[in-house]
Amino acid sequence: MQAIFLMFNFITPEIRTFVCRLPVSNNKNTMKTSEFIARENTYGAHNYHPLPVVLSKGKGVHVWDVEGKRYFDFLAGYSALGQGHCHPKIIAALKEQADKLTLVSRAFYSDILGEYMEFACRFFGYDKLLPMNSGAEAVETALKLARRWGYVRKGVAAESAKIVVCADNFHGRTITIVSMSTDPSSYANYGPYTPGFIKIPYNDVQSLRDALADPAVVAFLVEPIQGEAGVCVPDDGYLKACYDCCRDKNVLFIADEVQSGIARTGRLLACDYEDVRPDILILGKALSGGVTPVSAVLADDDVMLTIRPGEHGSTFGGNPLASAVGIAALQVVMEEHLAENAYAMGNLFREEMCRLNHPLITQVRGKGLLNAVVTKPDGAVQAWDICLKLKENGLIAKPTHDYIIRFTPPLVITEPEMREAIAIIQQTFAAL
Ligand code: IF1
Repeated sequence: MQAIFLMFNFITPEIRTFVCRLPVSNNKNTMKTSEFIARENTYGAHNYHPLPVVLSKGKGVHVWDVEGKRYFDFLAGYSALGQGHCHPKIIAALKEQADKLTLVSRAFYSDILGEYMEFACRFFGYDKLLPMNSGAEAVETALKLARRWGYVRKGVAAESAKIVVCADNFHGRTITIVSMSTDPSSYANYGPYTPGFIKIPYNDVQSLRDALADPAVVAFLVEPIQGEAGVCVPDDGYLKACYDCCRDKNVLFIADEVQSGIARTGRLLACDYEDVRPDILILGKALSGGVTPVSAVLADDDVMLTIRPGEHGSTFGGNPLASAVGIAALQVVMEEHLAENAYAMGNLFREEMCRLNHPLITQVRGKGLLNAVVTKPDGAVQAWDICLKLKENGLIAKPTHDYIIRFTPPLVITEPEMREAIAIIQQTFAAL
C-alpha cells in the first residue's frame, strides 16, 4: 500500500482516483500515538501544531488517549466544552434528534428551530436570534448587521460604515475578520484586506471616545475578556464606560462572547459583571456543549430586522440537530448552575496558583474558569515545554503565545477534581 502511494505522483489522475477509493486499513486499535500523528501529518494540512497526544474518549472533565492514559482536559475545546465531554443530556438530545430530522435548510420550517429561538431569546433577553454555525460566521453576521443598521437606521452614507475594534483581538479567521486583526500570525499574507475598521488599544476608553467622533462609525466590537491575547481582563468599569460612549454617539455595542460567554467567566455573560446589555450579542462554542458547531447572534428588532428575507443565512444555520443540542446545552448551564460553579472553582484555581509563588510565574489572571498563568517571557522554560510536562503528569492545556498558558477546564469540574488538577499543576511547576 505504501509503495503504491509513493508512486502516486507518476500515476494518471484516473488511476490516482481509483487508488484513492481503495479502502484504508483502519487498524486503529493497534496503532500507536506516533502512527496516528504521522498519518494526520501526511494527509492533513499543517495549519495546526497540536500537543503530541492522541485522544480517543472524553467524559466530563477527563479525556483518554489511545494508550488508555487519562488526562484532565484544561482546554475544553477552547471553552466549547463548558458542559464537559459528552454530557449525557446533550448527547441524548443529539441522538434523539438525529433519528428524526437533521436538516431542512431554511427553505422550510422545522418543528424545533422556533422552540430553540424562543428558548435562547428568553434565556439571554433579546427579541430575536439569527442562527449560524461557527463563531466566525456569527461575527461576520454581526458585522453585516451593524453595517446594515448603520445605513438603514443611522443614515450613514453608503459604503462608508466604520466599525471600531481593539488591538490584540481574536474574532475568527475569515479574510474580513483577520482584516480587523493586529496579529501578523492571523493576517500576514492574506491581503488585500476588508476596509472599514478602526483599531484602538484595548482597555482604553479615551481612544474609543476619540474614534467615535467619526460620524461614520456604526459599531464597537469587543471581547469582554480577550481570550487569545492571553486572557486579558480589562479594568473594572471598562465595558460600561465603552457602552455609555456608544450610547452617546448612537453606535452599536457588539460583544463577542464566543469564548467568554455561557457561564465561562462566572456569570452567564462576561458583560453581566458590569450590567452591560450588548446591542448585538455573539455566541458560539459552548452554545452546543462542544457537540456540533452552533453559533448565534442575538439582537432586538430595531437591529435584527434590518436584514430582510434572502439577505443573509447559511445551509446549516439553525438546523434541527443544532437546535436540539442548543436547547439541551443551555438547559445544562441553568440546571447545573454552571456560572456559580465556574465562579467558585475559578477563585479556588487562582488562589492556589498564586499560593504557588513560583519564580517562573509572573501573573495569574482571569475570571471564573477563563484563566491564564503568565510565565517569564524570557524564561529558560517555554510555555510549550511546561504543557508537555503537564501532559506527562496527566493534564492537557495549550499555550497562547510563548509564555502564557490558558487554563479553561469544563465548568462542570467539581472541587475534588479541581484540587486534583491543581496538585498536578503545582507538582509540574515544582519540578521545573
Ligand atoms: C482556532 C484562538 C481561542 C473566539 C472568539 C470568535 C471565534 C473565536 C472570542 C471564532 C475562536 C478559537 C478558534 C480556534 C482556537 C480558539 C481560540 F486561539 F484561536 F483564539 F479560543 F482563543 N470569537 N476561538 O475565541 O469562532 O470560528 O473558531 O468557531 O482557530 O485555532 P470559531
